[in-house]
Amino acid sequence: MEPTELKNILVEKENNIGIISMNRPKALNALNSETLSELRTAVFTLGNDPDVGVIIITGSGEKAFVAGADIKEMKDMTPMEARHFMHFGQSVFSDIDNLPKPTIAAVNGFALGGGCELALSCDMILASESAKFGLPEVTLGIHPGFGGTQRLPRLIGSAKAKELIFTGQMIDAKEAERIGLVNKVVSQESLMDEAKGLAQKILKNGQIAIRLVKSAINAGLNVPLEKGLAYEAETQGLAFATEDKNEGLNAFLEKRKPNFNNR
Ligand code: CO8
Repeated sequence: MEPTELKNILVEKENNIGIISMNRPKALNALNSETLSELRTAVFTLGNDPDVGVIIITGSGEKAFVAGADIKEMKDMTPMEARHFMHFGQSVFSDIDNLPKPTIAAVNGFALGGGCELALSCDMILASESAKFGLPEVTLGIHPGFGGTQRLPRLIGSAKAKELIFTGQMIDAKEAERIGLVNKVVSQESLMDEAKGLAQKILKNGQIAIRLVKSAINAGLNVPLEKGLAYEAETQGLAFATEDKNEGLNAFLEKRKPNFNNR
């Protein structure tokens, strides 16, 4: 499927940035199976596009980033269907987490349940002042299932994650920033410009180095320190095999800006 054929998601490219906009306004961009499937297509397409160095995920409009998994669709699921839906959502979000290029969630409104988990699968989260975060699943008698029980405690620590998950309470953008869930809070009007500006700062650097260091950081989060350090040495060894490394070090010594060619 071409991204242009997607019904619930918009995909654009601008100056080496891929932009995925969740666009199902009648349900506040809630994730039904079709939307999740389209998200996977969009992620795969931009992930494999050599012209795209950074991916931004946002929600269309000003009200919602994503208001969670689709409650109407989940209501009549059998336990096995729910389990399958969870595996599907988890795999799409892991695809995002494992993308070899940086990802930025630009959260423009409600990021609840699966929406908060979608933001958590990105490398960095920018939020508008009106954004709201929460994992309200227990208020529905279920619990987070698209990675929230794992990624949230890794990011903000288990006690704060448990508080948010056990109470199901929503927090505003400032509180999300204070607890380390959000990198930066900006105005609604400047959200996309800020996200693109952050992407451009990343794009100025050696893209192979970025790819390698992302894999080192991600791998290190799930293994003991010694193993993470060993992995870091391996990825750095690979960085030393690139033309970009020669260009970057020479440019510094020649007092000029580097011109990386991503080789
Ligand atoms: N699913 C389906 N439809 C939704 C969702 C949703 N998650 N959220 C909002 N909508 C729909 C509403 O039903 C409404 O539709 P309609 O106009 O047809 O009645 C429309 O969007 C607008 O919503 P509201 O009228 O409720 O708008 P408000 O401004 O009054 O409230 C809120 C906005 C606070 C965001 C409110 O809509 C809300 O609380 N939504 C639900 C949030 C939520 O609980 N999310 C978690 C869902 S569970 C989840 O994500 C689990 C993930 C993985 C588990 C997998 C298990 C199988």
